[in-house]
Amino acid sequence: MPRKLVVGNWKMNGSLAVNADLVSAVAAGLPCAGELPGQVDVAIAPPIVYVAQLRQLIDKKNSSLALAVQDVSAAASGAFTGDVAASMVAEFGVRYAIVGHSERRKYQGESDSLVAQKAVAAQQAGLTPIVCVGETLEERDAGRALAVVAAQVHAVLMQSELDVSRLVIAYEPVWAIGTGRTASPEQAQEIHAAIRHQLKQLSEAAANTAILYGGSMNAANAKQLLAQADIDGGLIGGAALKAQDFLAIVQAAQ
Ligand code: 3PY
Repeated sequence: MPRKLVVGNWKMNGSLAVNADLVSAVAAGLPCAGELPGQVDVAIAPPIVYVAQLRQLIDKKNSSLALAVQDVSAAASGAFTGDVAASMVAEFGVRYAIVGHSERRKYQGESDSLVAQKAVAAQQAGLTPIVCVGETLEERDAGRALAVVAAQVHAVLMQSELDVSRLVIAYEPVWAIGTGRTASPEQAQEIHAAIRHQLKQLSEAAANTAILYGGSMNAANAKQLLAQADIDGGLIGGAALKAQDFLAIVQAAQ
């Protein structure tokens, strides 16, 4: 699994027409599938209803662009109205599943333990989970940022079925999401280094675990953030909706 990764989280944005334009523009700036792979794996997470459309667009362009989803169910199948199983999205060649984004923790009340179960469900279907963690502003101001993030990571690592070598962590401080505020490179690096240390205590494979920064990463601040030793890529919100900005971030990650 490459340690460098940039994922565009489109959140609840897009339409058939807009997606077609955006994917074409992004694909035009990336290597074709089968070409010498770049150093950075690049993925897009559209709203779930557009996964099939993006699969077709990516295949038609023969692009190296990978697909991700914004969430999966913790269950394999059954009476879970509105949910989508990881095995279902895997049928569309999806590579990554974001789980535990702070917007889902906030609006859907997802707990650390549910997020951890979703990470395991994603792996069991052959996907790589991107587990989002991050503290609120109140928690940071109270000096609890490191402890909060450590507890969120611990909930995932406690799962006995989890394969640490097929895991991505995204540190997204809640106060930097959709606010235009970004953690300083030093603030982000401090948390990333702590996450790496925590992962390494479980497995040496953690040296290669991608730890992404998310939270208003954009074309202007990406280079400085990505220059930090333990920041291996980005989970990109608003800037992923503009091909030029998204590609500039990919470039900064090379
Ligand atoms: C943001 O950048 O706002 C995000 O939430 C990315 O997931």
